[in-house]
Amino acid sequence: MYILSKCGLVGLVLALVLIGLPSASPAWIFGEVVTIEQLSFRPDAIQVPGDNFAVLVVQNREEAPILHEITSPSLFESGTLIQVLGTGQIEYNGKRVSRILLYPGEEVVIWFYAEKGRSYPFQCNLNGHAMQGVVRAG
Ligand SMILES: [Cu+2]
Repeated sequence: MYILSKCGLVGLVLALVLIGLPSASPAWIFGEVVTIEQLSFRPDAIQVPGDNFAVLVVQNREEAPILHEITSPSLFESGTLIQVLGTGQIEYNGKRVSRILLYPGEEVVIWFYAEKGRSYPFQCNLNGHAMQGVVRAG
């Protein structure tokens, strides 16, 4: 538990992935951390190499008690989404992830396959927020 609290969920997930990789493989993980502050995603656009597995980490860092959601039909589609892990609440429509709710202090790790040339927009429209972000696979 000491390691968990010190490194947080992201560190734990990355550690598990690195341990799971065969030692001959290059241990690169593509992706970035996006924080939510003052009703916006920061940064609101990130780039990952195309035709690779990628990770999008989103952390709600609001100082006020503001709940946010993450919706993304393109990230959550089958064939793209691999796994969602986090301290937020994951909602499903059947077997498909429909949205992720994040209270301040919560975070989520979204694993997916980024296809070259595609863009993966994500948004929060909770309570009229109209927040937008995008992952571009170059
Ligand atoms: Cu929001």
